[in-house]
Amino acid sequence: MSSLKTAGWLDWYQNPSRPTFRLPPGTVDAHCHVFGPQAEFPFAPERKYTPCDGGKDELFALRDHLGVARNVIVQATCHGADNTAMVDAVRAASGRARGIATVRPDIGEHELLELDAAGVRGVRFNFVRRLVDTSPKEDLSTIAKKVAPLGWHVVLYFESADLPELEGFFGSLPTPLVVDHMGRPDVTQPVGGPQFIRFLRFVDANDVWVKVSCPERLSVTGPAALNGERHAYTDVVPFGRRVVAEFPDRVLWGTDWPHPNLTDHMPDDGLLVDHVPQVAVTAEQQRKLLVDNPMSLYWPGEDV
Ligand code: 0GY
Repeated sequence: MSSLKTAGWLDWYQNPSRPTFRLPPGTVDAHCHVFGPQAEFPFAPERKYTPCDGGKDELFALRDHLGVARNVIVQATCHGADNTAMVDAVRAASGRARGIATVRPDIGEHELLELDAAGVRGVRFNFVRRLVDTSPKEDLSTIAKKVAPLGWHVVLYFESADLPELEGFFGSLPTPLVVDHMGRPDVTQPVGGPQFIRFLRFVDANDVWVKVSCPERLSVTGPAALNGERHAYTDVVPFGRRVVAEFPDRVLWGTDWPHPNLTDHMPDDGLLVDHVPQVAVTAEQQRKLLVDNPMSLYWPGEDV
């Protein structure tokens, strides 16, 4: 039996526009998800939302439409710690996708090795209360210790207001760290204000990788185009630009398709691609953000 979608929840954008910006060959969409399809891959009973379906076939169609070469598919909370749909998608991509899993602390070595063989390269720790009941830190430390020998990293998702409480714990983890959506800054505060500066210092001190992603989730001004140009989410631009300028070798980009939990508007994924040259303003920054950095983290040693 299939569950009904959460009320007010918008479906992913049909027929996205063709971006004006041409993504460089080998571009990696380093943050996207699959939702089901639930008839094949049921959602987890403990989930906090029920999405529409957004399966691997639609993801790969978007990849090809936008001119993306590879995907990093991050386990979505609606699937809990059942990684079947994500792993199925990664396998189906025949080497053109990697995965980020959600696992429990009692996971065995055999299961971890199977995930690794399928293309999983990290685990996600989620501290966003509307999405999960966050696991105790001891459990997360146990998981990090188990995955570190595989060369995996930990993807961190948290609200910017929670960073002061969490950064000591993050610094204690034995793996590389990757932060989702620039640590979710409050973009109504100045880019040089205490909250974002604290985030930048945390990134610097711990060699953190940062996803310059989700302007649509962070923006207050929204997708309104400026002067008829394809410049949306302008209030987020200074934040992305600052991260790319300070850490050009540790930034990643992703679409976040199929965009969970959006209720006010659903982004046109073509417009999200056109946001990229707003934040990565030189060809070199763009190549690092879109190709070199994600390749070195997820496909080390492989040619584009
Ligand atoms: C994102 C953001 C969100 C949701 C999830 O796994 C998820 O459910 O990541 C969110 O609601 O902010 O990265 O997709």
